Parts: sequence; structure tokens; C-alpha cells
Amino acid sequence: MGTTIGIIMGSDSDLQVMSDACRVLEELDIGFETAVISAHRTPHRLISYAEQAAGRGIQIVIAGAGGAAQLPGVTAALTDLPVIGVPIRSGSLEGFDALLSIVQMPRGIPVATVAINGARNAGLLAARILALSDDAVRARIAAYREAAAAAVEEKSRRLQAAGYRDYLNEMGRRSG
Ligand code: RP5
Repeated sequence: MGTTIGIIMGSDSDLQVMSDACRVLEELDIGFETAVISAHRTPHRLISYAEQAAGRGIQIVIAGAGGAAQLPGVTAALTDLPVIGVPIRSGSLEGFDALLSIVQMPRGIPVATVAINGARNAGLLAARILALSDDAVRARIAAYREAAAAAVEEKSRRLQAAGYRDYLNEMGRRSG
């Protein structure tokens, strides 16, 4: 399993959220690497990372950042690889600042943007891009979608069988 996805984040305080991307890529058996790289604190390191990523075999970059969130946009400016931006919820604007910074890229340099804290979807989107040229990944994504559908069907069956009160109580017990 080669490393095909680069997951970068502006701070280690983003790791809790970005670990959702790591987890789903592990579930899909896709190789990835992780790094903390800040567009404003370590701009030169970001330049080296973005310029060298494709040459090292990285095919897609997932970049998470909070606040003014320049990391995904600057990365996309430095490489031809697809870049997926994850707005991280933080500070007084609770991620809305990062969402707008990332989604409102001026024309010419695209960044695909997922929801605030949507790192799991970022991982899944990266997997779907890889699946265009990898049938094994495509099969694992199909199985993942089928399992998600089956889980919903099972919940619906249990809700009908238990009734809403018992189901809610059971949910309360599960969440601790
Ligand atoms: C951004 O500022 C990071 O992406 C992070 O979301 C936010 C806060 O960083 P720390 O002050 O926790 O390092 O650059």
C-alpha cells in the first residue's frame, strides 16, 4: 500500500478533527501521510512540501486549517494535485471564517471544500478520486456505501420494533 494521500494541517490542534480523514482512509486501505504545516508560521516548509508532493507519489492533498485558513489555497497554488480543504471549527467564529476562506477561492486555483470539521468526507472524496484509476479502491468504496445503507435499514427496523421511547433510551445508554 503506497502513500497516495497527503493530509496536512495548520496546527496539531487540528489533529482531532483531521484524524477522521485518517480513520476512513485506513478503513478503505489507502496509504496516507500526515504533517503539521502552517501557511503563516512555516511558509517555506509549505512551499517545499507542496512542490515536492507529486514527485513523491502523492496524488491528492487534504488540507485542514482554522481561522483565516490559507493552507489549502496556498497549497493549491503550489501544486497541480487536487486539494481538498477542511475548514476547522475554532475561535469566536466557530469555523465560519475558515469555511469562507477555503470555499471562496478566486478563479483559476480550485480547492474542493467540505463541511466545517468534515474531514471524514474529505477522506471519502479523496478515495473517490483515487478510485477513478484504481478498481480495488472503487470496490471498497462500493462496499462502504452498501454497509452504510444496511446500517440505516437496521436502525429503522430496530426503531419500528422498539418504538421511539425505548429506542431513545437505548441511544442514551449507548452514548453513555
Ligand atoms: C490555524 O489556527 C490552525 O489551522 C488552527 O486551526 C488554528 C489555531 O492554531 P493553534 O493556535 O491551536 O496552533 O492556523
